[in-house]
Amino acid sequence: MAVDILIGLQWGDEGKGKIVDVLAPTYDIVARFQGGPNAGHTLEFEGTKHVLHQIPSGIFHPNIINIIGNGVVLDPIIFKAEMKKLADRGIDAANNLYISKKAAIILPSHKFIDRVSEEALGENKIGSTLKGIGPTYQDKIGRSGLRVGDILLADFDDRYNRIIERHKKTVSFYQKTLDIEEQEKEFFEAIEYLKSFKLVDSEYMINQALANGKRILAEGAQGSLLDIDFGTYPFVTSSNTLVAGACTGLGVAPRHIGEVYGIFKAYCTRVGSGPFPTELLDDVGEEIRKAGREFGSTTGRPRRCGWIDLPTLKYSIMLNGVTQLNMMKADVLDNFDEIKVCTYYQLSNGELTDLVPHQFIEGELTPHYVTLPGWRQDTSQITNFENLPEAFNSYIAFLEQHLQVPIRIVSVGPDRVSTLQR
Ligand code: 2SA
Ligand code: MG
Repeated sequence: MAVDILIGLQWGDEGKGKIVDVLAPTYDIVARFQGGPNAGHTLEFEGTKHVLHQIPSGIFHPNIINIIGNGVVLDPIIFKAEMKKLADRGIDAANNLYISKKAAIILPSHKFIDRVSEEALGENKIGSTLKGIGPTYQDKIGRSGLRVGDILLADFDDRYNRIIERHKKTVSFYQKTLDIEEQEKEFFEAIEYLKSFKLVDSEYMINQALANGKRILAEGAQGSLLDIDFGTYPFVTSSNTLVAGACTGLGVAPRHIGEVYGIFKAYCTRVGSGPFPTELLDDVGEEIRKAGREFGSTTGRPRRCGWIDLPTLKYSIMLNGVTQLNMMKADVLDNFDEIKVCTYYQLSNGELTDLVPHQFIEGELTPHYVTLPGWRQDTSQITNFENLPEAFNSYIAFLEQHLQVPIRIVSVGPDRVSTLQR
């Protein structure tokens, strides 16, 4: 048996949550392997919208085991609030949820540092979600963080205090005083709450499940272009969002990887700062934002919108070894007369390239577009590929020809039911 992995191929918000939810019934286990509460995975079914931040998107299926893997950074306060929200909707998530003892813990001070370091960057800020992601991963890599299993140790408070002493110094570097008293109380309550969960060495759990023929789906967060190594650095998140992150973030050997689902939107969005070659700063961009309801599901920030960008998509497909593509939010393009596809970048000397540069420098390249006819038809009620408008099918064929990977799922609406499969 293999671990299948679902990855966002753009800058996040491709609709991963929805596809995990659709695919979940064919899996025994759904596991998150990186990121933390910066993620916002939206699922809609039976008329209700759910946004998950840290809990895997398999949680709505009572027979599925959900695992928060070692590669994740976990905020106990947000976790507790998320569990309560689910409970309010009648979902008892605790039974099917396992948390790795090796997952890193986000402390209130990490969130404080996230904020002051972003403030210090001013104009050059990353556009972080301010959930403490960067500082927590820094402490993890710096070998000085806390992990979920540590909360069971007798000297947890001492370990915590030692970190806080260090964080006070970090903050003083920014000429600020660490002010987290209120959150600390909440934090320790949430730590007590966390103790009641199944805290495990999830690498054993996952490998045993594999040996027993169980089907496992690894759920990526953010997107490939936000990867710490291959994304648009420094405007990236602090984890490996690629398939490789699932190996280290769950303890799965590369030879156990099976299907790789590459999720992308029929257009492109980005939230936060950083390069975005096909960004539309005009009415068309605004129209996409409106039609696609493109606002951050964690922070509510308006997302930047633009046309689909094939050079970066090909790059993500290459880095992830994508075996099948899923195109999301195609219905958002229903009302456009024409749809543009960036097939190459044009360099200042006129040359065309589909290679993604080490840095996108303003003015050094411009997107080269092919214009395709829009379908100008409401597709949101269509339930199979055969009934899609001709121009829609031509769009799919055009993308497949360039990307050389089959598009197996097309989504034409937020609900579970608006999902066409072939
Ligand atoms: P961070 O918070 O340190 O990881 O931010 C670093 C960059 O990564 C981007 N990032 C995201 N981009 C898209 N979606 C994300 N999740 C939320 C959502 C975001 C929201 O689902 O909408 O609500 O604003 C996500 N998380 C991190 C971030 O914008 C920075 O560019
Ligand atoms: Mg999202």
